[in-house]
Amino acid sequence: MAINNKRRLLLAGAGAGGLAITAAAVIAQTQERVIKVVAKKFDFTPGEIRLKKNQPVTLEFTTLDVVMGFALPEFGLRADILPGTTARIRFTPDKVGQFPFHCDIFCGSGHESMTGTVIVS
Ligand SMILES: [Cu+2]
Repeated sequence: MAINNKRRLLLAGAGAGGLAITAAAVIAQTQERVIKVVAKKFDFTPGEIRLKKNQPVTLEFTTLDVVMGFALPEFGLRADILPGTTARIRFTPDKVGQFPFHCDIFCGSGHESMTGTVIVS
């Protein structure tokens, strides 16, 4: 029962996020860079995401197996990545450097090695 409730909350959150992002996309009406990121135990592909400072980008996440999380703490960003859905984060990097990201939902032993780097130039 507890697991069912938790899953319902996760799905509700994902739905609300999807609406907000659709609204943002309608307002923007520009052809933005979209980078697809695929999560699977215990890896993100690509593990290195290269961005340009002040250039808006949408990261699109899918998972090949279980529920994953994406966290990019330096920019205060995170997303739940649910099987069968696409999670999106739209943002504009405002600083140059190398910033680590990681999976923040425990997905099995090996989870701690699910990391990568955003490189902004
Ligand atoms: Cu994980």
